[in-house]
Amino acid sequence: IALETDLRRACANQAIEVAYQPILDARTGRFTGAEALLRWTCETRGEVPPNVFVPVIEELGLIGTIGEMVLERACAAAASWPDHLGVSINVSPLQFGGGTLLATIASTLQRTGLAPHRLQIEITESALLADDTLVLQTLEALRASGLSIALDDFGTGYSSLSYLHRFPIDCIKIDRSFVTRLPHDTGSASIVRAICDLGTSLGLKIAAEGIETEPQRQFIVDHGCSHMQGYRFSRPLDAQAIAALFATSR
Ligand code: G
Ligand code: G
Ligand code: MN
Ligand code: NA
Repeated sequence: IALETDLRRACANQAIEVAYQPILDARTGRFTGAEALLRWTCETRGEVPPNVFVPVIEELGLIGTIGEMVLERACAAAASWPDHLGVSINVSPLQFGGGTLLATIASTLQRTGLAPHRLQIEITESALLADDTLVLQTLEALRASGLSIALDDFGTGYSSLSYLHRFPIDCIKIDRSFVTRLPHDTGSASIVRAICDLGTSLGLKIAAEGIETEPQRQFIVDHGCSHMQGYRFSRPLDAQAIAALFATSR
């Protein structure tokens, strides 16, 4: 059976789940929240990674529906966590197209009772390439409503530096591909150092993802990253497990 067929069924049957990977303050090591990540375990294929199935969901025109499901679940989950913890959600460039993203987010926050400052959205550079004015206006309105905006996978796309002041960005997330090769690969070390210097001088938060080892953690702390995420701290967890983990956090 085609992947498309299986995915269409999975979407209809609500077989796509949301996992949550903790994000920590790089200096204190305390939890600051979690990133919501789609998970799909197919009956025949087993676990299919999101970088494989999210593009298919986009092609099938289902990303709007799935995106709303993630938003709803993640906001409801975060509303049950201690107040100082937030949730970060990946938003596809296509979700900016309909012109309803702002209203959808506002009504979801209201319905779940999550304070806007506890929600962050993660966008990729391709969202910023798309339709400048609609995306810019949407991001500005979202920012004005109190939530924050992170630029995901930073360093892998076009990385036009003009994005960083043209768009209302609060945080840059250094792509895992650079972090993975720390601290020994000199090329990756230089890139991470440059991103940290740039982010720091622009007053942005800087998150490093994919941290697996203590030397990687030390490197990014030494270079001024404000947030960190990776298997070193925790794998993505289901809603129940993260709620239990966070229940003891302060
Ligand atoms: O969890 P994993 O590292 O395999 O995720 C790979 C990529 O899939 C992430 O970097 C992210 O961009 C994408 N992804 C995961 N969850 C979502 C989601 O809810 N919405 C969108 N649009 N992309 C997601
Ligand atoms: O869309 P984004 O690139 O932010 O998604 C992050 C992806 O990276 C998730 O799919 C998550 O499961 C994965 N991931 C998170 N931490 C680690 C890690 O420490 N090592 C590896 N290999 N993958 C990770
Ligand atoms: Mn992300
Ligand atoms: Na990323």
